[in-house]
Amino acid sequence: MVDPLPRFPDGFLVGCSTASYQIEGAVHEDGRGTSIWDTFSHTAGRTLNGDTGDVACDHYHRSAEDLDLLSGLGAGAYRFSIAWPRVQPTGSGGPNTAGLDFYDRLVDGLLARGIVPVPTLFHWDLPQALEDRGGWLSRDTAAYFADYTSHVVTRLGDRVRRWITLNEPVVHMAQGYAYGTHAPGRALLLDALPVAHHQLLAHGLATRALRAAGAAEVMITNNCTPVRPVGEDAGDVTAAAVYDAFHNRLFNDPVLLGSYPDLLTGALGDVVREGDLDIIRTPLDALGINYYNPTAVGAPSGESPLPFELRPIEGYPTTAFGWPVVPAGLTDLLTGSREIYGDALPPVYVTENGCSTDPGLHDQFRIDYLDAHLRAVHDAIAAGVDVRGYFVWSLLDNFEWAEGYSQRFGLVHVDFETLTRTPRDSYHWLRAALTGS
Ligand code: IFM
Repeated sequence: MVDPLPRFPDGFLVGCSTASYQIEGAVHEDGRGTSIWDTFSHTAGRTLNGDTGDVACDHYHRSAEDLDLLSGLGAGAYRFSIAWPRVQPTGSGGPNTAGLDFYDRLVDGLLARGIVPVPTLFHWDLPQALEDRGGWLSRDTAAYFADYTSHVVTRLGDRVRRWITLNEPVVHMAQGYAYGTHAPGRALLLDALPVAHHQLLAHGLATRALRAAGAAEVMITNNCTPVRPVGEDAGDVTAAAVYDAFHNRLFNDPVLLGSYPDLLTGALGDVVREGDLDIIRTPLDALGINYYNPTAVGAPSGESPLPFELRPIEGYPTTAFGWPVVPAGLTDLLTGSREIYGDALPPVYVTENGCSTDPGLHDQFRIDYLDAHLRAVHDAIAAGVDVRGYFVWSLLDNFEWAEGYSQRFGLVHVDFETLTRTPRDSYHWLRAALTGS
């Protein structure tokens, strides 16, 4: 038996996050175009067991059931993402009405159940046609993204008030373009840096498009990690500072301060044009932070082409993925952000936090994980950070990118043979915490 959760401020939103390619399936339906993840997952050797998102949770056809699960949970909000290739099959041009209809119904279904919709406009499923023109290495993709955003807000903006532009641009840059472990599978190492700038430019242009359409609240979701040097050696300390610049400050500084971290300004070179940073720092109403674990960093050893090396963090329990469970890292991240950015830090939402466990329904591990991380958020609020909400990753077991269906993050178990949904113990625990029943 765990103690009841502490009381959060009035209006604090608790909900769940998902992403289009990870749950929707229906990849050929209603005019949807091909995304880079369709291409990547259908390329031999790219995902575990050759898994693809072709069917995933079949959410496209089962959204009513999934909305009922959210409602039964007592979720106050639902963060989902919109698949760009459903709206613009080739990434540009007029909108595909049938694709927008799906999200229109989803928003109506949420509002009918009293759940706040929080759409993310880009969670990594870039239209393949845009990748063929250079993807995020091309500056043009930023302008295409603003155009896509306008189509979506024109259709949904009368009912959707809160918007997220991008999800975790650092992960998309690093895994997708630097290491090649995610779509589009480019392994450019440090030459991937322009991807960061073009995504941020896209974020700024989209923020302006959303504001012009009357959006009430606009944010970006960054994946953040407290970075710890493995030792006091100067090499380790420098490597940790560089990694912090790459992972955290490369994406937070420009949107909050209008500048890139000094350590990276040179590396970005002439990709940054005059006026870009003014667009990127278009004021935000909130910052979304996804937190999973801290990162230990040491000086590079051997022949590494990178200026840092990630090291294991010992001494903590680990998730099924092997990620260390460090709830205090979330408090540190939130209070540390407040220290770094001061009044430039807008209200914060924890837009993802969660763990993968074994597939069973009795997931005391997840209950303990969520309980501890919600308390960590509460600690940050008590220390003066304006945190407005917390979203569990994830509602459903889903397609975990290169790991296929092997990592189960859901409050709700999904049988990927029958697509039957079964709430886990953690779902019932969270419902009790949220609704008292
Ligand atoms: O599944 C992902 C999600 O798409 C982005 N944030 C981290 C999650 C767990 O790896």
